Amino acid sequence: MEYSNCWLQYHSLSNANQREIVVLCKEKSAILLNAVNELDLAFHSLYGRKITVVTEEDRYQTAKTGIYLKSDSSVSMQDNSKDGYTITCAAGKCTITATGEAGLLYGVFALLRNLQVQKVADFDVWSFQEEKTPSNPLRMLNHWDNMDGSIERGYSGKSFFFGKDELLVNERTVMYARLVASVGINAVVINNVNVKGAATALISDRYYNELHSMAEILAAYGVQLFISINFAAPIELGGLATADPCDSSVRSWWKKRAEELWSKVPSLGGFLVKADSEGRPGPFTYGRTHADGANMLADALRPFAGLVIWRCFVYNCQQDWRDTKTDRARAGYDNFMPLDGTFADNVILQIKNGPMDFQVREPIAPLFGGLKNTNIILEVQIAQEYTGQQRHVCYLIPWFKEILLFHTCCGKTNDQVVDIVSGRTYNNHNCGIAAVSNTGDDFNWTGHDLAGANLYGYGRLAFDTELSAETIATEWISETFGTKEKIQEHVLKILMMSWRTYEKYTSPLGIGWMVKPNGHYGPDVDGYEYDRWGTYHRADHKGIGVDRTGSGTGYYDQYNEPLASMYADITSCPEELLLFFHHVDYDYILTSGKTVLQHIYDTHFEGADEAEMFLELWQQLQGMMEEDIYQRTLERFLHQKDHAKEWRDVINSYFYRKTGIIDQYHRPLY
Ligand code: GCW
Repeated sequence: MEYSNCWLQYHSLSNANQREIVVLCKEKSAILLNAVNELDLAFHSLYGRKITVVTEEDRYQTAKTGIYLKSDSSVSMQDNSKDGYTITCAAGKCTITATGEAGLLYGVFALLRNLQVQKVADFDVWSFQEEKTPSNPLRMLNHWDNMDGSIERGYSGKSFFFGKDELLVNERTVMYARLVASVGINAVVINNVNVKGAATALISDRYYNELHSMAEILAAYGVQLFISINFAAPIELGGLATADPCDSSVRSWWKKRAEELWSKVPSLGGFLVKADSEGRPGPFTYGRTHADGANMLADALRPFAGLVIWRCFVYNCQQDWRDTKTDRARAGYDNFMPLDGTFADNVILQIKNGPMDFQVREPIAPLFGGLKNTNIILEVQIAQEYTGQQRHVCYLIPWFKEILLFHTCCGKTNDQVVDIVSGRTYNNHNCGIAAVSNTGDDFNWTGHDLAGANLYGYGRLAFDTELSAETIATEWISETFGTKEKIQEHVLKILMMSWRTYEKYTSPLGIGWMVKPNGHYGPDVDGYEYDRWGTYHRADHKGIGVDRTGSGTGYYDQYNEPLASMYADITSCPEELLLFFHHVDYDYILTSGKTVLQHIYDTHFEGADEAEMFLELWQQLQGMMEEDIYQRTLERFLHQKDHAKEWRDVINSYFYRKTGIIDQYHRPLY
């Protein structure tokens, strides 16, 4: 086998009871067949039990043990209900009810998850009840996979979707579909948002057959396929002279293209678009707005209920570092806020969680709570581009929880980010969450075995935003490693600390960006300081931080009150974001009583010590799990320990040299 089953291991729970389990399933659709297959596989591994599939109720009623997959279209729930389910188990009989087939599949995965998390030894005497409706309509993964097999910001090997400009459709596609469906993901974009070369032709007859096969495998697990498109495709693919969204030949080119595409791949979900960003083409070239661009595509896709997901990651990447008024953080809001209310109903704006770019900590993008008449989807990143690239452990779900629970103060009762993206605030349904994926063709899918918790956790959180980061981690550990207590305890501790630990030895007080340019791995305090990317810390011998208040870039004012005032006032600005909003002297005193500089020293020493502790906690698990998983992960922890020290020393020495101020505890600075 060339790939791991990740959390679908189904470690044995007992094999005391060998009685067959009768599964009643009246229909034979692709999704239900997969649901039944999963039960078969799981019960065999978990309990050594066989299932028998029947279609008549009698046979089920007379059986001692059984599972009934019951479609019930009469159950009326809210919008996301077709994916919801109820489970009722007692005395060996278990009914999973759902209005839609995907709901039944999710119910099956939920049943299997709960058996493992609760360590149920005898299914026949287990009582259980659960009812769930997914929190978000769209629960999406964005893969940045290129057709040559490379992955932009990929840290787990090569693409398993593409190689040599062809699609790869094979067993691994099925395993992928099982993994993502098991955590509730219902939409995936398989190709990079930077669409170039062969990827531009993904929407042409060259790829219809493969796309169709891919889409069908995914659809059989309730997952819809989406494609990233090149805004300049009418020129590059169609041979037109322009890609102007208001030009009639361009409009009809897209319409024809969509007609053909959907006739070949009817289950397609729609397009994801990165336009006018980091060198990609877009409507600005023609003096048009992003609404002109998105709505033009929306018209073409409407007959097929296709969605246009349009990214708000639009900023000037040719900035002069001497210019202290232009602020990249402002760009998303400045570009898109004036267009609120002008987008078609099948357009969704996709907004990164922060105004910059997936740093270890950033404020929440002010478009959340700003836009009031536009469908939006939250974009997070589990690839760990800026959070250790799956060589450092960094469990991101605690961070995503903070993002979701942020109050935008948009003037509605339900004003948290989670309310907005789930559709509660403005009563809409084209919304949800997307994550930039962290997978590749490594055996373990995610490079670092513990990074599997981010893939798992993202899906679980998108499906059920009420879950805590700790509950999710606990589930993942049980399903991945089995139920040994010491593994549970140590891995949970590592995961739950890891994001803050990473923050401690990398980026102090929300400043971000002190990474090596291009690769974004490892410390380089001035790496981006005198560059064109708009990412500065403005440190000199006296102080550090970006003034984004009224005396600076004015970014703070994009927030609703009282948030704007809170950020602008240095005494009320949350300290973890102090340097994002304010330029302060190094001797500025924090609430802890420490100076900013001493805080930088202390957190960097602490963080590196914690990384060392992770290694020790891991080493105590040797012999308790498969040796190759242990060893693979051990190597990563050894590297993390050393690399955290590198971060600590480069950053501390930088500030020591700038200021000449020694560490209060006389630890080594260089
Ligand atoms: O952070 C940047 C990444 C780019 C990426 C871009 C984006 C896909 O460094 O690699 O391009 O974000 O989100 O579009």
